[in-house]
Amino acid sequence: MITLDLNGVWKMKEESEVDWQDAIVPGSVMNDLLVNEKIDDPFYRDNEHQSYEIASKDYQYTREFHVEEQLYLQDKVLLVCEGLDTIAHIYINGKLITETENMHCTYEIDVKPFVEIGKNEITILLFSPISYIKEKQEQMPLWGVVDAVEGYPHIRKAHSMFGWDWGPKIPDLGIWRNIFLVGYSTGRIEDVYITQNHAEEVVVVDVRVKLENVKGSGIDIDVTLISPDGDSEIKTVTIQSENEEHISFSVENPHLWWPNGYGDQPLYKVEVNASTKDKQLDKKEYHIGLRTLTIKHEPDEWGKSFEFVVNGISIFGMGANYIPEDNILARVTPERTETLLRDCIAANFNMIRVWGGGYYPDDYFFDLCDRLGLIVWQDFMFGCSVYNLSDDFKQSITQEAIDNIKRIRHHASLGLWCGNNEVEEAWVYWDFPKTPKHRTDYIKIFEVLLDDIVKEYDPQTYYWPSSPSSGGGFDRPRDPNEGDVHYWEVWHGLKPFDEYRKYHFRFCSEFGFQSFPSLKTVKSFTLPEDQNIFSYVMEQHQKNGSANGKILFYLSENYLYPKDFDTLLYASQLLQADAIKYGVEHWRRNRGRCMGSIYWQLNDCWPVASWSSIDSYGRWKALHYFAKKFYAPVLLSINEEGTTAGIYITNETVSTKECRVEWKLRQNDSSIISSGTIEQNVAQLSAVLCETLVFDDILQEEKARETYLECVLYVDGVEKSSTTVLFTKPKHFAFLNPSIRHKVTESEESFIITLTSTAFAKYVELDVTDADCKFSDNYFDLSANEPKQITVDKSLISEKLTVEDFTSQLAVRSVFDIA
Ligand code: BMA
Repeated sequence: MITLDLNGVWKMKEESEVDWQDAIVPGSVMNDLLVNEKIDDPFYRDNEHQSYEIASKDYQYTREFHVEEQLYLQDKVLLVCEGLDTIAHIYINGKLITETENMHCTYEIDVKPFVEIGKNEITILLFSPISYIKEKQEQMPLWGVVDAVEGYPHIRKAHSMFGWDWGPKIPDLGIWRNIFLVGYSTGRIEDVYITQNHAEEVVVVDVRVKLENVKGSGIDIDVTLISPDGDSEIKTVTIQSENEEHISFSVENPHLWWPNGYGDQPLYKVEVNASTKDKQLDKKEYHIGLRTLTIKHEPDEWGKSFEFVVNGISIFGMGANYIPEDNILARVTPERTETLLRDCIAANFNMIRVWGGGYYPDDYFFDLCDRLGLIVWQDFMFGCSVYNLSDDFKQSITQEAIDNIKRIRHHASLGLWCGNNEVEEAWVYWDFPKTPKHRTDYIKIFEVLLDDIVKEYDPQTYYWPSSPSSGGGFDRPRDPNEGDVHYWEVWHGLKPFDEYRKYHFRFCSEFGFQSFPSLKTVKSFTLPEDQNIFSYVMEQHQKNGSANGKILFYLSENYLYPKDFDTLLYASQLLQADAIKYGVEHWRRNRGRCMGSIYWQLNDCWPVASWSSIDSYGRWKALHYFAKKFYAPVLLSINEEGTTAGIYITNETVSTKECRVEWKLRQNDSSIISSGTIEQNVAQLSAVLCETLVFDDILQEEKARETYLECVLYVDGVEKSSTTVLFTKPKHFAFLNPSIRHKVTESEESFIITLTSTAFAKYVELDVTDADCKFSDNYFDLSANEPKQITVDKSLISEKLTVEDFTSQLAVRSVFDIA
């Protein structure tokens, strides 16, 4: 097998122009224009608008390549395009070889008749996605979300590139994934499908190898299974006339793969080699984890469950929804993704949902999830829209589904295929022009076609028709007692945070709350005169029309009116963190009935006000620090109601924990009114109410505004976490000036910050003004004269700082500083 890489330097130009520019493949038009300094940063101020015009034009990409005789003489020569975005015509040596219309597909084109020995030229014409959908939309209007360019459901291109309620309208174009030529004569490996069957102490790994046997001659297949310890077993078969063979391995005492928090992530390697007596033909490599992973969706006392079951254990899904990491896809790199996914692990996630309005992530995304122990809920790329099932559309999405299932199905982390995001729910509850044909098309696509394709190509992975759903058929997709739910009454419905406590969803796969990014991020896209949340530029970076009003509404309910712009940004992040904490802690207290919380949303694709917990620069908002705490394997949470406080411990680990809670009811100056200790053994995978503290006598009107409850959790004798609750809204709490003092010392690896206060301080925020770093804890509470130490890993600071620099740049504030 001979490969000729066509990635690298190409030339590009707008179709009607004469001059060519340098281009990088894989990449995109917008990225090339930016690198060549032909356009300004589309994320700055309102530059987004220039993108619409850019994407309204057609572009040509071209390069020369040299074909050696050895490649040319192969029986087969294919051009492989792993991703073309989107409407493209491909020419080789001036001849049209194919047309493409789906960015999610891999295209393989026989180019043997078109290439020559020596110099060749490939040209790819990329047509404006805007003109394409405009024309289609005129022929048949299809409904989609109002924040995106009208007509986007017509094209198989990441929906959110056309705009979303957190995304800019930058429908870029490009050769966005690898492109290469491949030549072979005797045969090649066409497909490898690995399944596993688990029995007591043994797993049978079956490797089905499919060959493209060009000459119908004997081809040897070697399959090697290498254990995580490096032991290997090899099996060889010879394929004659048939093109397919199963090779099985019995793995005794298997090292099982577990999601983060339940065990390790050992990976076995499967190597598949195809050869003849004298020639190596083809080789493929896979990393697999031995585990069973499915969904339990069964009737029970509350309705019908929805829970992920790994190796027989029902786990509580803890994570967030993932959207494309950059609107300019060319800028998403393995390093950037790795940082983001490691941040998920740092916040104790065991799951991530790839939302259906983006694209199917790269292989490295799944490799990382395998290694880190993040279960992937993978939506098919459909969301919030109406689709028209024409013959062409059917053929295109069928190919798309098969390509991606085959590419992803071997990954240990793959937990679920889900048909779409919110399309079933839209048909039942949303208001848009509904035709019987498109309603039937919904069923055909999501309950027949994709279901059948998953059953054929990846029957070991569970298929769920839509999110949210109760199982399909337009049957109560929002039912809180069945399947998964997207709950938006807190936020879109302006309900208070404790409204979450009224529901015991079986699995909450979306709920969210917006905040502004930090001042550093805001500064990256604004001038000083823009720095007001209602300014023209700030509103360009707020894509949810009514959201600023919502943030201000919740602010009025919870905090004092902030003294300036920067403080408003801080307060908005506290609101967001508090809201999501209310939901997650409540659902984790109800573990068993509720089995997952996946908040909306993990990340951003540009600097914007949004529901994310990590902004587009990778900066953690208060919510991400909160997530680290509310997703802790052993969680202490308090259900305060009036003058009572229920003390709960949720143990998401696989061993019983000996827990002790030391509680203190304190005055705003931190003096102790009363205190106590609760000892409780908490069984694995369970939640218990340890005790309900009643403070009727103490917490009279006045007192409630100056008293807080502090609880510290010790697990097996070690202090694990602490939390405080107020018995009034923070805006009414009588905070005293905490006069927080800090001292920074250093070790070889870290800076160590020691903080002390003279009174109770809530949500203490640490930041360094001119660099980025991650604190071991942030947005924490301090009681007077009880020093707290926070560490910062020096290797994770964006700039090299001395201890003096770090100290001078350290900014500290708390809720007291809001007004
Ligand atoms: C959800 C998502 C997204 C959207 C978010 C915030 O339901 O599926 O479509 O961005 O709400 O409105």
